Amino acid sequence: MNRGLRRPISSEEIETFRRDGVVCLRDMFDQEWCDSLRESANTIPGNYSGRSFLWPFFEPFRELAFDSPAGEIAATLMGSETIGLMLDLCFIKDPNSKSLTPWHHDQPYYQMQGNQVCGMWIGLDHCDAANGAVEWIKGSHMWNRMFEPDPFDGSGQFEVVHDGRERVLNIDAERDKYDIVMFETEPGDCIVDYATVLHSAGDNTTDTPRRAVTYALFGGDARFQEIPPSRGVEDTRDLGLATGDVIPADHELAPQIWPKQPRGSWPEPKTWSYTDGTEGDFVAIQPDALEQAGAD
Ligand SMILES: O=C(O)CCC(=O)C(=O)O
Repeated sequence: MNRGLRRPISSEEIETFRRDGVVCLRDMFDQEWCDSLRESANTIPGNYSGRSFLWPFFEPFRELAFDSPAGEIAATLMGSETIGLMLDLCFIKDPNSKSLTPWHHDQPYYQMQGNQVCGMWIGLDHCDAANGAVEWIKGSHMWNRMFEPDPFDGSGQFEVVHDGRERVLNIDAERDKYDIVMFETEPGDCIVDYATVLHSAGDNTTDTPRRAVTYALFGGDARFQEIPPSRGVEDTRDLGLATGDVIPADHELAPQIWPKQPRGSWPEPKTWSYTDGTEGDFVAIQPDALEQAGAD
């Protein structure tokens, strides 16, 4: 497994990321990573959008978080000396499934704000339009707009639009107006986007699963931000912080991953309480779900 960068990140890639808000970096995680993550992903219970906060429970996800190039990639692109991990997720589009990802950006889901806040999407399977490759609107990180997310289960819209947010635009009705890019990817490629970049993805119409790991990552300028409840499992975790707080490097639930910490100081899983999403269809990774899956 490549623990460090397989290749340098070029100045063109950094420039693309900052200009477009999104960049696809080819071949950053080797086959050994992809094999081990795929194997682990297959054991994780939950629905398409409901597999999150995995690193405390699944060893390959823990290794990926603390001892892979992910942190250094984000640090290099965002120009931050440190990177913290708010959340990891595994998006699995089952074979021949209705698993459309509605247009959204991630910022409203994130318990952090700042300029150095990004997502990272790591592909574990070949991915193209047929199995739900993600589309991104270039430059949407510059719009200075915040959109209320719609439920991921395709059930329509949340009733409430919170202060400072608006309904997400009907992008598909006016696709010509936007600079939309889709990357066809191979296992080990990764796509990094600012948290305010709008993106969506189609169904998986193929006979094989489409698996991806995604991260919510933050740099040195990020601060904790309280977000409205019931938009996803991530906002049910009590991080014990108040809006505006610096997220400490040794936070047990949102730890620093770059610079890397010695293995012995990686945080141990901690007990926390879940609340069921009342509006969405999120299935949290819970102790009983883990037992059902035979994981420890
Ligand atoms: O992989 C997908 O289908 C969705 C990914 C996504 O929405 C994200 O990473 O924020």
